[in-house]
Amino acid sequence: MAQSVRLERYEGWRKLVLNRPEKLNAFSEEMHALFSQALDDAALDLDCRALLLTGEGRGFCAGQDLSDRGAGDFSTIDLGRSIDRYYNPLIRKLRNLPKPIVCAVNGVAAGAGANIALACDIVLAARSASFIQAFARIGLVPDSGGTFFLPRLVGEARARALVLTAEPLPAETAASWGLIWKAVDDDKLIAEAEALAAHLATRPTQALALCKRALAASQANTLDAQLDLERDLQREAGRTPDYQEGVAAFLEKRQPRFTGRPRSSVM
Ligand code: LHQ
Repeated sequence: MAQSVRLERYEGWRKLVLNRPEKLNAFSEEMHALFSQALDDAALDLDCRALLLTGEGRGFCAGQDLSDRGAGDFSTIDLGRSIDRYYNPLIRKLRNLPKPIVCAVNGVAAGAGANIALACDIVLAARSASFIQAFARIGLVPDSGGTFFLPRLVGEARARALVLTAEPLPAETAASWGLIWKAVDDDKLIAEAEALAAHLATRPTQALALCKRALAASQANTLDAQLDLERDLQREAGRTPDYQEGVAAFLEKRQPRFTGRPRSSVM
């Protein structure tokens, strides 16, 4: 039987494909385990310098698999446990991964599926795709960071309407609102996302990881605190071999050959 998350390895980067197309790639426990393991492996492997996340079939991800949720005693159900065990660690791993994650939203992204996409670094979506904060349709609250990402990306008014109406947001509108980076013709999505991941895999990986840290901290920081953090991160970036290579390449008027290696691995 095919695995519910497929891992494809390329030169410098990996593709993770959510692979339960008959359920629009809704999350099962097995998917969580495979996805989490794949992120841990990618984080540790210095030769993996970028990730691409996408879905198999006509959907990107329909959030939690609801097919086993119809039976049982609802008074004893604790959805918080499922969030603690699976969704919160997953969002933290995506945000903290020290390398860029491109997300190619190939079709509908609903519930936690929409917010998993928003947790990635650069989101491209097929023009036919849509984003649905589906939670209120079944009596739930957005999770997986939805109430954090949405107001920051699209502003309070649009975030409220998306959450409270649970209406689908087409990819083009999502791009024009700033929810995602861009909408792409359906037949060009994967090629464009793969080219982007391959390109990012040639960039100064350590610096990109520091960029992610700076942007993540800015959500909660004052300007003063952020200026101090930028100084500290710049100090770290300035000690990487890729900084040396970037300056040398600039002065020699050639393309840089970044390795993505941390300082300690070449000393
Ligand atoms: C599904 C699903 C699905 C199972 C489509 N499960 N089968 C966290 C912690 C703990 C608990 C709860 O939740 C969470 C986080 C969450 O993510 S809550 C939100 C869960 N997701 C949803 O509420 C979305 C449910 N899906 C839909 O509303 C629709 O399927 C959308 C709007 C995504 C797509 O609609 P259509 O294009 O019309 O497709 P469809 O509904 O016909 O779905 C195709 C098949 O996929 C169908 O199976 P079937 O055997 O009839 O062909 C669906 O049953 C199945 N499927 N989503 N989440």
